[in-house]
Amino acid sequence: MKVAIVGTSGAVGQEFLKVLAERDFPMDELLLFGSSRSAGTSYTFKGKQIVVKELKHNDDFKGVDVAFVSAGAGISKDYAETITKFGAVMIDNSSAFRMDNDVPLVVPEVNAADAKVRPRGIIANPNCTTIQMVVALKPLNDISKIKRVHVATYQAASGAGAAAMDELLQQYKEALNGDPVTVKKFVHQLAFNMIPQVDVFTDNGYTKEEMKMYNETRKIMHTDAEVSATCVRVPSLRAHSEAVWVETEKPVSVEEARNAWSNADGVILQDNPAEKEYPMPLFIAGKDPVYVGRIRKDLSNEKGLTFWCVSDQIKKGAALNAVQIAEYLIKEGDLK
Ligand code: 11C
Repeated sequence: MKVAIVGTSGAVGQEFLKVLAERDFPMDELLLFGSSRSAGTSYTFKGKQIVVKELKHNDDFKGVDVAFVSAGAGISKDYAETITKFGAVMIDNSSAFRMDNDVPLVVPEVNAADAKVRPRGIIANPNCTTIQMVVALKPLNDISKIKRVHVATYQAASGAGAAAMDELLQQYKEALNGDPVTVKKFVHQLAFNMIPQVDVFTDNGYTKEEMKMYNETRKIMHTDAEVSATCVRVPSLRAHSEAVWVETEKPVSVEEARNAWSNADGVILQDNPAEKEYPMPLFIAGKDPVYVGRIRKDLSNEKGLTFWCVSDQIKKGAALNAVQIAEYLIKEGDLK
């Protein structure tokens, strides 16, 4: 098994190295690719130094079985043909192909089998905010079909990349010192603030991030459920949080929901208000599952249920989900 990472130096690229090592992903060789700026940098993988090669339109992907790609939508579009032309499965973290009909959009806990049908050799990894929400929604949808979802997100700096995480720390220092605050990666100062804008606005007044939650959720869950999202950048460093309200066809009790989440793949129930126990991003950074808590009936709707979920955006929201897709293909004998 020959594996490639494209975009190695980014926050998600670095997480790929960790996740592949942590899970002892079966492989004989790992190739690292990056921009001309990162080419020549070396990273340690299982005690071995591997030098990043510059991504170019050449035959470097000959013999590669699976490529984990996280270098932005532009690079993904530009290099998809180069990466897949010798048969490599490209698992793409960008938004480039997510809504294409001939590209499956996969969260293994929800729609793993979709990964098997990939006419272009590309499987898309959804947006992080969508991934954690659909992992939490699936067990409820299995009890009674979800008709409607309202969600407010609380998205950490990590969603905007490694440089944005550094910028948040820098902003806190500058603000505390009374210095002018550097604003490059965010649209406003994030330290001591919240920004109700993630990505750019679309014509309907929702942001692209909010529309991703609408469109991607429907594609992954094979549903016509309505989804209305408000996505907010908050000054936490890593792990996204979401307040979710769902309306199901038939009422679902808190007990039924708890049982379903207790037995669900990829979910940890952390819901003990009496002991002040619920998921919080500070403690969930670096963890694999989606944590669910604050479960209660929606007081405004007898078919409604509301809950809070938190998951590490770089891990389950990106690198881990992609690696789990590859693991699924291996298990199914569909990758080497
Ligand atoms: C954020 N969710 O938190 C975004 C990052 O479509 O893969 C991931 C964007 C994407 O800013």
